[in-house]
Amino acid sequence: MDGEPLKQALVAEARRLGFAAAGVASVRPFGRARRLALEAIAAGRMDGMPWFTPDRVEAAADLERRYPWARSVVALAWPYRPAHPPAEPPRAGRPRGRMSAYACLRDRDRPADYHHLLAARCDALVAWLRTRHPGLRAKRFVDHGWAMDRPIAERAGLGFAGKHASLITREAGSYVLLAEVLVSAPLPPDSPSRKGCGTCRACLPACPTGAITAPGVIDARRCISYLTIEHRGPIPADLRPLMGTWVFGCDLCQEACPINHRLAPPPLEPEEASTRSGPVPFPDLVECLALSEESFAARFRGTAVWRTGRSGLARNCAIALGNAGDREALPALRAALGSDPDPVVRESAGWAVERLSAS
Ligand code: B12
Ligand code: SF4
Ligand code: SF4
Repeated sequence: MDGEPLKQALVAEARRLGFAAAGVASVRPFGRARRLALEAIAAGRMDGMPWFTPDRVEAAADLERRYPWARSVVALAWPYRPAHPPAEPPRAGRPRGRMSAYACLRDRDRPADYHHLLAARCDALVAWLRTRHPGLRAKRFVDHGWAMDRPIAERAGLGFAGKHASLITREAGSYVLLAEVLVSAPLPPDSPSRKGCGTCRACLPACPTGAITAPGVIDARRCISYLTIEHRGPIPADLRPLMGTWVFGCDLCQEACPINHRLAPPPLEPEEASTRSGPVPFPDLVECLALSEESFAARFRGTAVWRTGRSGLARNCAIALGNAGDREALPALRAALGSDPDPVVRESAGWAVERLSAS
């Protein structure tokens, strides 16, 4: 099998494996995305992510040069379940925070890190392809690989980039994670989507920190996702009150998007508050603030939240408790202020105590 029939069968197999969408792009250089990413670095918008270097951008933008055997790139989008907030705040119980929906991804009812989940599904797809195309060479990229996930997905027709910069698919809105597989087989490329946001601008004012500085342009330094996941050390004081109760990532620009609204939000009430079986969309902040290294590892190893480390999560929970405005959290915050082993957590707890005491 070759050409269009092989591609159609490949897309069907990708869907059978659980991907929401799949498409094929050429491997020629990504000139515009390269320019935009280099501009973002030069303007300081990527400061705080030392791994996001111009060399990395140059390499990611030119797959053809790095992999001369590659003829096509298969772009893949994995759907995840959105977790919209309730219309009414929960009536009882300790203050709840927010973890972004992608971090709460589960696989066969167990918490999963999307990197592992997508890598396994990409490998399964390559194994399937090799049965049709013996001798096929392949290389997969899942987020941390040096590839430009969104621009590749756009070129392969999986969807379009919204004004919040995330790729929006027809199948699952922007609630998708992206991966790709370079292959030595020349597959017929898809056409980029001709859709766009039109006159909508709903996501821009929905960003509480003003991180969407222009349509499609994110100042990572102000993005709650960066602040809660990537940023090390104390969070800048002027941004803390704007972070609400997010403790890992942020979904506000996606929640504001009308294209995502048709993805039925589950109610909060049945959602678990405790993180004892992994990340949950609305975690108990007091519980997460007080986790030991051991309990943090038991709950979050093998999930996206592992990246913050125990002290990163505790820092975020202290700030979220300061913003939640529930003085019942004062004893837990005072305990962290007095005895947390990390000075950044102690300082953040002190900030929260002051904020709650003044309220
Ligand atoms: C660095 C990074 C971040 C940084 C910086 C984000 C950013 N917007 O650049 C931080 C930590 C803030 C971040 C946050 C998030 N991220 Co992130 N991140 C990345 C990473 C590793 C690189 C992105 C990158 O190269 N940025 C540089 C910019 C310049 O390029 P770009 O965003 O890829 O491409 C678009 C821009 O160039 C945009 N653009 C830029 N300027 C302009 C100007 C105009 C006029 C226009 C129209 C467009 C435009 O158009 C491009 C095409 O979409 C990718 C994985 C990867 N290897 O690609 C994941 C990735 C982009 N992140 C992802 C996710 C899920 C998120 C979060 C939703 C997580 C969360 N819930 O907290 C947030 C969303 C924040 C947002 N609104 O973008 C997914 C996105 C999936 C999707 N549907 O698009 C990716 C692809 C990871 C994955 N493999 O699935 N992320
Ligand atoms: S993820 Fe949150 S902070 Fe970042 S751009 Fe979107 S709304 Fe703003
Ligand atoms: S909210 Fe509106 S402007 Fe923003 S990404 Fe969605 S459709 Fe585009």
